[in-house]
Amino acid sequence: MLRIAKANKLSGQVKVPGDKSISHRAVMFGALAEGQTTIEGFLPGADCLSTISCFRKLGISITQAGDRVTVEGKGWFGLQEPEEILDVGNSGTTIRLMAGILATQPFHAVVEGDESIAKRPMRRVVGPLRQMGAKIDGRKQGEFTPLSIRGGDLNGIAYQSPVASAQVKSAILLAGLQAKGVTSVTEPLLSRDHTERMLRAFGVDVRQDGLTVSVEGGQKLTGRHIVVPGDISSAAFLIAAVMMVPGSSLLIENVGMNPSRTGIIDVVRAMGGTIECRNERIVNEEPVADLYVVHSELTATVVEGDLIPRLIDEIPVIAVMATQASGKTIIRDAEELKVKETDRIVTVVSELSKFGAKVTPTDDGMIIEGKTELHGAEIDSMGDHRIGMAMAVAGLAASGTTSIGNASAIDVSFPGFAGLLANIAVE
Ligand code: SPQ
Repeated sequence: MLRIAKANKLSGQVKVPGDKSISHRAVMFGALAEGQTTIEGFLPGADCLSTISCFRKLGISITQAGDRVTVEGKGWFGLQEPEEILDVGNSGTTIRLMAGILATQPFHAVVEGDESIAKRPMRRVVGPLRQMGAKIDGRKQGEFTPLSIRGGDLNGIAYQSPVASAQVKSAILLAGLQAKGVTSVTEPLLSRDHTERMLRAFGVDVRQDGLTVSVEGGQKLTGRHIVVPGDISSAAFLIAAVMMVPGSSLLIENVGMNPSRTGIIDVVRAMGGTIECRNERIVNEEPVADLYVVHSELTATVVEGDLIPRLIDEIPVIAVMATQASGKTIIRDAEELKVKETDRIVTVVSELSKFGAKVTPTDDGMIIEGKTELHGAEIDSMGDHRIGMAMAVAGLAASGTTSIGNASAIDVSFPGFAGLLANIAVE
C-alpha cells in the first residue's frame, strides 16, 4: 500500500532508473554475442530481472549488482536447453523477444509468466515465427501462455505486421538473424527502434527503408559495453507530477530521447507545458538529454495517429494530466492499450473516476474533460505498474490522502518511485 498526500510543491534535481526496453535488450543481445558484455545504468526492476533469470536458465553466466551487469556471451548457439520452465514474471518484452530467440534454437523450451501475461496475446509473434518454420504451441492455438517452443531451420519472411509493435518487430528480426535469406518486417507506423539501434552496436547489419526493417540471416553479435540512459517512460510520471502541482519545477537528468519514445514531450508542449531539453548528447547509439520541467497551465489536446506508438505507455499519465487541462482531451487510435499489463482503457477509467475525474472510455481510447478538482481516493493498481504510478501522480493534486493498493507492481519498472516522490516534495 502506498499513501500519497496532496503536494504543496515539487522541486529538485533527480535521475530516473535505466530504460526498461534498452536494459532487456542489452542482456539478451549480450547473451547471444561472442565475448563479454558489460552494462551500466541497467534497470534493476522486476521485469529486467526476469530477463536475467531466464537467460541464466539458458546456461548464460550473468552477474548483476544494482545497475551494473556483466553477461558472459557464448555466441548465438551457446544457449542450452533449459531444465526448468522459463518464467518471465510480468514482462511482455521478455516473453515476446525470447520467443524470437528460442525459435532459432535446436532445443525445446517452455515459457510462461504471471496472471497478466497469461491474458496477453502471443499469436502476434507465434504466427510469423511459425511461418518461418518454428514449432510453437500454447493455449487457444498458440494465443496464450504457456508457450512450448522447438526451434531451428528457419526461412526468412517478408512480414507485414498488422500492429505497430516493437515486440513483434524485434521477435521476427531476432529469428531472422538465424534464418535462411533475408527477413523483413513492415509496420503500419514506426514503433520504438531500440532493437535496430542496439543490434547495430553489436555489429549486425540492419537495413531500414521507410517502415520496413530487414536483416540477413547468419550474422554474429560481438560483446561490448552498453550504457543505458534513464527511462523516458519513468520520467513521464515526474513531468506529469510537475504539471499537476502549481509552483513546481524539476531537473530530470540523463533521460533517453529516442524520437520513437518522445511523444510525451510533444504532447506536454502541445498542452502548453514548459519542458527545456539541456545538454543534448548521444550515448552509445541513443540520444540523451537533461529535462528542465516547469509547472504550466495546461489546455486540452488530441492524441492520435503516429503519435500513439511514440507514447503508448504514457497514456495513463497523460489521462491524469488531462484532468487539469482546460477543455476536452481526446485520445484515439490507441486500441493497443487493451492488451497491456491490464486493459488500460478500462483501468484508467475505473481508477481515475474514483478521484472525481470526468473520463469516458471509447473503443480506441478515452475522452477526459478538465479542469476538474480531484479528491483523494482508494485506488488499486490492478497489478499494473503504470496504473499504480499514474494514480499516485493524480494523488499529488487531489485533496486529502490517496492510497494505492497493490503498489508493489511499481517495482516492475520504477524501483524507488515512492522514495523519489517523497524527496522532491517541498513542505
Ligand atoms: O514488457 P511489457 O510488459 O509489454 O511492457 C510495456 C510497459 O508498459 O512497460 C507494455 F505493457 O511496454 C512495452 C511497450 O508498450 C515495451 C516494449 C518494448 O520494450 O519493446 C514495447 C511496447 O510494446 P509493443 O507491444 O508496442 O511492442
